[in-house]
Amino acid sequence: MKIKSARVIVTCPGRNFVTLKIEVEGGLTGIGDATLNGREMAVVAYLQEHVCPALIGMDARRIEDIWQFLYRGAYWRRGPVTIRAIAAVDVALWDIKAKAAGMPLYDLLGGKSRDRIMVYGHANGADIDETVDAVGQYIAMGYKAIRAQTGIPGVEKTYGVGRGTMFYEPADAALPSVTGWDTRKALNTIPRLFERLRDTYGFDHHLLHDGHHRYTPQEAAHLGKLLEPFQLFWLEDCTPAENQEAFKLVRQHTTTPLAVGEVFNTIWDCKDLIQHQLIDYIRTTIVGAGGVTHLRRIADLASLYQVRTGCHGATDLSPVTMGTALHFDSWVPNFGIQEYMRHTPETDAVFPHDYRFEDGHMIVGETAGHGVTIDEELAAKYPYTPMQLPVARLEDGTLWNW
Ligand code: GCO
Ligand code: MG
Repeated sequence: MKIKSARVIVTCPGRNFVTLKIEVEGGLTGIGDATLNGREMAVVAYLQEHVCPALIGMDARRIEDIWQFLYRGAYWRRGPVTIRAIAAVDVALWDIKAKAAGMPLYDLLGGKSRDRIMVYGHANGADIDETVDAVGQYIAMGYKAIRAQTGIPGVEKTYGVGRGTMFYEPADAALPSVTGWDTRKALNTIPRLFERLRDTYGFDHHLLHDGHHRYTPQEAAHLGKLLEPFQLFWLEDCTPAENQEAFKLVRQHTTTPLAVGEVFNTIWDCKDLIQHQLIDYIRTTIVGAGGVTHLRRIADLASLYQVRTGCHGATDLSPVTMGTALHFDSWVPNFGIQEYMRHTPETDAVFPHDYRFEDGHMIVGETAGHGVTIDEELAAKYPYTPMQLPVARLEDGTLWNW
């Protein structure tokens, strides 16, 4: 099953997506997502210049060997650009293998461990009142788990506050725009938001919150403690994790469950956090962590320490990643939850897929492969449009974590 061609497709149906399409002799094709939000063209060049030419003639059945070839063979290990390129190849090859076997991908991985996938949606508001209303709307739509983010009084443009639609999109300008941050004001607001949410809706739903790497370990520990009475499902990215040890301090002081990992690329980025049981959920996903082949390894390590999965699922991960993640989620024994930020109808039309939302859960499709395709004619109507993520600055102008 020799690889005949490997092509990169860039499309912008409202936001940019990079897709790799691999074709093997005999005509079977598979696709993988290679999108790196705000840095898309770096992965395009990496694939086109360095990866695609080397794939031609390789045996598409040897997924593990190709993974090792691209990871070890490059000498320059890890990093978001490299790992996304590898992920795209890996996912396209799993898609082809599953199609050749006539099986949905989850069957090839070992079969379903569950019938449906619990997801969490994003409820945002400019202030606490708006966010409380937004959570109510998600509950009305059937969600069992909801992430809540609110604007903070006195802070201009806070992280996570959408622009009044279902389709929250942080990459908003060709060059980075500026958002604000003030930890003191946030610590004053966030616990009050969750108090209101529990007072209004009770304790039957799972509530989540994303700190987006904004707090120091001590501040994160304090926030975790303040949130304990409201029993969150998780507090995400409470502090930056380049230094994995930072989580020790947070962990010692709070029982609020901790999630981290959407910016991690490999098992090495989360090894200490998992082995020292400093987190409860690992957020790595298909495109960000080297495809199915590598994510499986992370999940297996996590399972030894009762750490469960919580795959990143923002809109900048294409429907190809969402579809593949749902197969992974169907199989993985230590599943926790799946993030699900809806794509726009334009994006859904470019990437026809067989998964669907039902009663707070995603239902994985039964088509052979990962169940997501690309309408290339439609994709060509949306040319690449430069868009970057914002930066965050404190009130005195200091650049802060985003
Ligand atoms: C999340 C995330 C995203 C990221 C985005 C960056 O938890 O969903 O934090 O919204 O900010 O994926 O590209
Ligand atoms: Mg996040």
